Amino acid sequence: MIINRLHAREVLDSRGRPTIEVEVFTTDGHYGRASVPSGASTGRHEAVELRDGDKSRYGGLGVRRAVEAVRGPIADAMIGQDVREQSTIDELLCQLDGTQNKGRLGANALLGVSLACAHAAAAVTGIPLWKYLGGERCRMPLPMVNMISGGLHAGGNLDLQDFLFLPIHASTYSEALETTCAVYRSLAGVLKKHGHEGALVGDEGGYGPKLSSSEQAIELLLEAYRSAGIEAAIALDVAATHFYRDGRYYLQEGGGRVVESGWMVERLVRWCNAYPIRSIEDGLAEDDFEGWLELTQRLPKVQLIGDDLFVTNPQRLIMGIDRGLANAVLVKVNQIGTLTETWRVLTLAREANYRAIVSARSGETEDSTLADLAVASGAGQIKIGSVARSERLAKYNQLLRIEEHGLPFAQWVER
Ligand code: 2PG
Ligand code: MG
Repeated sequence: MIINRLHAREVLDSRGRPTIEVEVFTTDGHYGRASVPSGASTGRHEAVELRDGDKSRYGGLGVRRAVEAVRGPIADAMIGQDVREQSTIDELLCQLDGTQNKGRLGANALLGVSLACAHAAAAVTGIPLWKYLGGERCRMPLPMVNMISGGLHAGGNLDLQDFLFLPIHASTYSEALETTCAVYRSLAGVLKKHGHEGALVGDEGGYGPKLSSSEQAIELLLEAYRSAGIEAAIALDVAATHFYRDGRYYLQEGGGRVVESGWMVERLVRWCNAYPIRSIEDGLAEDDFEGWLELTQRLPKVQLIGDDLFVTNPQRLIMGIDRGLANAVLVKVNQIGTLTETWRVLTLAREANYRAIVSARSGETEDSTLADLAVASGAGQIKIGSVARSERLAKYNQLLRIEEHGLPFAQWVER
């Protein structure tokens, strides 16, 4: 159960960019492996993803420094540790880095080790990862699935990043997945009918048609629901941080205009009155606390998720809970860099009655650890992207395997 070797390498993610993969070996012959995802619409307060910056390789995006950190100082500190002592391991990793934002060794290096250790520990114990980590808490999550992509994830001109389907009437995970695929197929037909045939898919497999407005994207999605005979429920990821500068929001839809926080709130309230929207993520920017407070007070019945707002950081979440910002948190392991800190965020959310949605990044690999974490956390919701592209399907399919163990399914609950 003692770590006797660590290995790391540079591999490629779903955007063809380098990322780090880590392997952990134990004295009794067990092994764990994990690779690390990467975001495009990243928050300013996220832990630092260490990139080489050497423009002669991968445009500066290489991760050889992170790989060297694992092979060198991190391996030295990890060898001799009991792989089952996750919190000790994660604490050691944080100490070794020694910075607030994990910028010295890189949150990508740390996370690769943290997750690979969890895999090795599960292997040592002979239990699947989800069960090893979650025990009695395990539940099958409800997926929130990207259908139309805009923002930084697609080449179109939509300000909003994600228009998602929420299978709120599903009573099992596999039923949710089946309904989702029916909507995805139906949307292809609707897009074709409206002259958007051949719309390429965005980074997460959602369609990326050139549309004139976010309202049009919502209308097309609703039409897809109708033609598939599925009751409508919409989720949005506005990802507002990426068009926020110096206290104002720079919209490009409609020829470009600059608006205040209050305008953003009014528009979201109007949309919630007009459309069956159940969930809004990052409706406002990461540090627009006033706007967030107003939005939270105006839309108590809507699930309001903080992504860039909380960046899976316990301190940021505590701050938000204290101020009454949002009512749900997006949980992305690479925003914080260790498994233990991720669990802490999930516990804080549970205690404060905030919902939690375990999420992938726009840059992913075939690694399906996320599916196990979502089940083990009992969070009840997962966001992986669309039902196309294998880095997404690796997680959806892992959930199908886990479902065979007869776990309860976290059905949608209205607020
Ligand atoms: C988000 C994520 C995933 P990214 O904003 O929620 O959809 O995107 O990984 O680019 O931050
Ligand atoms: Mg987001």
